Amino acid sequence: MRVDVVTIFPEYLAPLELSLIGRARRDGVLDVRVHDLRAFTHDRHRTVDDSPFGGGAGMVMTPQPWAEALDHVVATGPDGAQAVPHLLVPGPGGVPFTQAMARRLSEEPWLAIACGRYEGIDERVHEHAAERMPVTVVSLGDYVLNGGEVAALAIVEAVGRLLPGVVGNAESLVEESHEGGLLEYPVYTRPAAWDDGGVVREVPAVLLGGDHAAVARWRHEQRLARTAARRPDLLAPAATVAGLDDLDVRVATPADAPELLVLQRACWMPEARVSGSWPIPPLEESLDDVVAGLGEWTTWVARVPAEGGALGRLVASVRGRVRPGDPTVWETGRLVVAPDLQGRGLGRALLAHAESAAPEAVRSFWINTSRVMDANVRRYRRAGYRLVPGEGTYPGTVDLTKPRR
Ligand code: JDH
Repeated sequence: MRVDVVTIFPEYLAPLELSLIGRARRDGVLDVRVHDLRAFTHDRHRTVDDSPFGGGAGMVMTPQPWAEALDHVVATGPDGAQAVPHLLVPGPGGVPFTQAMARRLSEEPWLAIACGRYEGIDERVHEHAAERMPVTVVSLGDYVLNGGEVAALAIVEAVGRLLPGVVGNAESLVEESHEGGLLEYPVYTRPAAWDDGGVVREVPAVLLGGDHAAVARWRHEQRLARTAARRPDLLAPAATVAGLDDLDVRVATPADAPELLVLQRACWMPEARVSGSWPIPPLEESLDDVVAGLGEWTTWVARVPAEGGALGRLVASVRGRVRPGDPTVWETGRLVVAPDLQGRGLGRALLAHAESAAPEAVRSFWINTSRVMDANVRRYRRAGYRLVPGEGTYPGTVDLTKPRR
């Protein structure tokens, strides 16, 4: 594969002489040619920028050197063949550069990368280029760099390592196609017990036992747990839900019980890991218990809308009731939001929904939660609840209340 990089900082691309990519270049697998944009200027000061028409901060790269540089790159193509490179233009507003794009690009014989600086390149250069070759504006990610060179380094490395023979171990590349949208599992090497200045850190025993099926299961669990914690967006693409208004909220019926059981088990699992020996009712309930609960409380369930007015996945729930024997207290609880939809204010809005259903006689709201789940306690405090001193109604819990206003 050939890659032509145009930049005002050719030295910036020096790292491409190192390591596996440097080796690939010496082996002739990868032909990287770096061009200095200033070589295509004609004035004494080798000017490549000017102030923006229409005003605004900073400078813009001027079109003439870019057009000449790109024409030069095209002119150095293989003799006779009317080949042109696929031009990549890194920019903060480009299409996301992904592994899938790297794979597609690795199939192409010739790439060119136009590294801008300042506020970017005069838009007419894109028109000039697009009339001569395929052009794609790409972005490394949602953060702001000072120019396209770091993107060029990343692109050449990500694409280059997919070329046959660049990464020695063929298995390493095969595995990637089996990743299935999950993050990688944690890796360990010797020593099995590492004395970290007095703290002995052990490799998980399952990796030392020689049970390959058990290792595979453990690694898969690790990948799921990591993905849920770090990249929940990979587990369920549910970005269209911005708030409670995007969901259908209604009172639960026994038909909702199976999904409610699944959701409460999913949502209380983190608590099981830190609660010690306290029983966690939402994790111990059977389907019949959940159905029975629907009779003792008013439970609301929120679903994502599906195609044609149908209803989709059950993603959140809350319940409330008048305290038995005290019509002035409205008990709320079982507030859950599916892990992939947390952080959108759904829980807070759903709790407010449950509070607004309290009858006239209610003077205060009450909720009970595990004392080990600090984040939940903080959430209820933000919703106006205050801790009731001492042990909660159930072992290992705290009660919180707030007056109705
Ligand atoms: C190429 C110049 C610097 C910085 C305007 C944009 C507010 C425009 N993932 C990536 N981030 N940044 C780049 C990148 C940056 C570049 C160039 C790539 C050439 N720059 C520059 C800021 C602006 N700015 C963001 N808005 C929120 C306005 C250019 C990149 C890649 N790939």
